[in-house]
Amino acid sequence: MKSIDEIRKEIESYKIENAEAMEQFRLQFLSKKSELQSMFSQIKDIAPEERKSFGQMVNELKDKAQQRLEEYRGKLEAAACAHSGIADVTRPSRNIAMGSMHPISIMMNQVRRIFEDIGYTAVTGPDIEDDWHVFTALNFAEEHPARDMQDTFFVELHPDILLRTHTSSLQVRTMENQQPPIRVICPGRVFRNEAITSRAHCIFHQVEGLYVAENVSFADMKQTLLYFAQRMFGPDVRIRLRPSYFPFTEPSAEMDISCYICGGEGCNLCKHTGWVEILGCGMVDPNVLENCGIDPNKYSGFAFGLGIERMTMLKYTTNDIRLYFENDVRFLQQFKAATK
Ligand code: 2NM
Repeated sequence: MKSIDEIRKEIESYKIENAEAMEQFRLQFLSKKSELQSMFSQIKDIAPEERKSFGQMVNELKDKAQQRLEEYRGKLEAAACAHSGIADVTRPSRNIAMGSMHPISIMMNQVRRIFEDIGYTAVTGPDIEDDWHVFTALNFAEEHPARDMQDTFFVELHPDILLRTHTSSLQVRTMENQQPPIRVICPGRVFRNEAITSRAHCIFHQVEGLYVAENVSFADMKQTLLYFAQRMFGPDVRIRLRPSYFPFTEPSAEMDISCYICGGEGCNLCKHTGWVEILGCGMVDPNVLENCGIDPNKYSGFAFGLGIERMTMLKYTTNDIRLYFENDVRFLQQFKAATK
């Protein structure tokens, strides 16, 4: 009569390589006539004090044999399937289709990064805003056309609640909550009630920046924006500022970069001027500082805003803004290589 240990060793070292061996294994260890089964019938002859532990050991052996049998049944079945051509379970799996970052996100992160590198902090906030943060605090006159339903999306029946038309509302929120020095960069989605064409959309993305401290000058702004333009478009890029108007800045300017396609010689992109407009900027109007609880006699600042779709279209020479909102993967996949 074999000992329990001997049987355990046999179970553990049994070679099962085919269906016959598996059946042999089953007959030897798990059938009615197996050695294990006869051990079960001996339990009644064992001294009462040893009966319990003996029974447990025999049961454990039976479980072990059952486990091995199931394990090999699975392996043999999988191999049989593979052989018959139903499925090759050993084949390497198909590649998972990888997504890519949206070109607007790529560009927005890039702008953000350039300013983070010189000490600006990114700030985000709500798309749905109130009149104060979007218009009133920013020095928009009562009769300014942007306040009209024609131009701005209002929440129905709430003349005070609207979709932000620029991310300057975040800069108002920042100035209300913290004293200078302030350096923030505000990326986000904005909304304007405009007809959708190849050049304009009712939804687009902006990045706005703000720097407020003591003795901040127009020259500081110019140098900061030159640094930005050169990191974005290359070290040889030149900038020029043209006088402009915004309610929240005085003086205000529009910034052009020297055309990076023709280098200023004149081409289709710059319409033969040698210059391409990329952003608006200016010195924050003292009224705005005051509205936000900052003393305009002590502090000054500059701000700027740029449209991400416009910049992306310039950089990748796309001629239809609607492509950025259709999410056609054939378009989006072309930006895969640009994903950082
Ligand atoms: C622009 C152009 C010029 C701007 C001003 C402010 C604030 F909140 F400080 F007054 N934020 N952004 C600004 C200035 C935005 O976008 C074309």
